[in-house]
Amino acid sequence: MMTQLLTKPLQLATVSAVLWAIATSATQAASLTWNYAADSSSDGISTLGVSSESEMFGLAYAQDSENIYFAFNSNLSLGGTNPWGDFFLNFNYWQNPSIDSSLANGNLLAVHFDAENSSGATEGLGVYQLNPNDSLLFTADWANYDQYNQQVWQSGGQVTNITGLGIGESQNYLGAYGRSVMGSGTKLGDIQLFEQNQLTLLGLDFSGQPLGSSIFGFSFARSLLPDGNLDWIGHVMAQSGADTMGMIGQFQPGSAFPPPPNPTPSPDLDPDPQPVPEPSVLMAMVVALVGFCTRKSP
Ligand SMILES: [Ca+2]
Repeated sequence: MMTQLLTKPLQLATVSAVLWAIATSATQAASLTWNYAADSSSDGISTLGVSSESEMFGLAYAQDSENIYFAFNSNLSLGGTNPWGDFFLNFNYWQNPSIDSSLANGNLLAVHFDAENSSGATEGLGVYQLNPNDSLLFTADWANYDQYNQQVWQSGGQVTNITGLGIGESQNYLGAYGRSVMGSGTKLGDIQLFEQNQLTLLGLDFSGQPLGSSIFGFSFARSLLPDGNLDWIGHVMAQSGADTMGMIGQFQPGSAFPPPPNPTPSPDLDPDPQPVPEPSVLMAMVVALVGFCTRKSP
């Protein structure tokens, strides 16, 4: 009798554990689909390479039904003494491949995500619309991209500014000096910052690139932008101009995506979780356990 009383709760606990594992597996399956772009890992002046405090290694973006996400892989910490510039999104590149002309056409957004930089954003962190009477600022330590290129090349590095564009194309687009922060803009909405562990739960994996010491990201609401397919080109510079990285992408209607997964880790999660079997295997285990319990019940 005592054995039966002990065995049944044990069986129920095992079934509960398996069901929890299925739920966990389902959450993991809700990870976002990330699109990655690798930047040169040898163009973060003044020292070059993986140990350079200014080196940027790449970026990524993802989307779900409600939000757009960006993530950065670099050695530049957020809020540090070597600030990031603002992140620019241009929806008019293919019609007019000049960032200054796109500003004049009202097709430029800027995301202010580093509170320590010298951006002209006046309403805190967030997404800003830039209008023709707004401005772009140059804050780099070097005089122009020609000087920057020479410094990288003389040190044996390779220059990439926007992945998918050649050096000439990207620097023609960015202008002779690059554009690091907005001079002014009109805030459209807030952003949410994410630490690396939160992005990992969202499926981010920069292992295809050299990993920097600083991985973080932000999201903003898809509804801040027009609906439909939106082709864009985006870039971000270190405020010092020590490195630039960017990528090309397309936002799709939010209706094309599943709802957002919950990126906030639960404090109750096992700090040393065991590997979770595939859902099909778990379901087979549940069926077997239920059958076992049924046969054993008086
Ligand atoms: Ca770089």
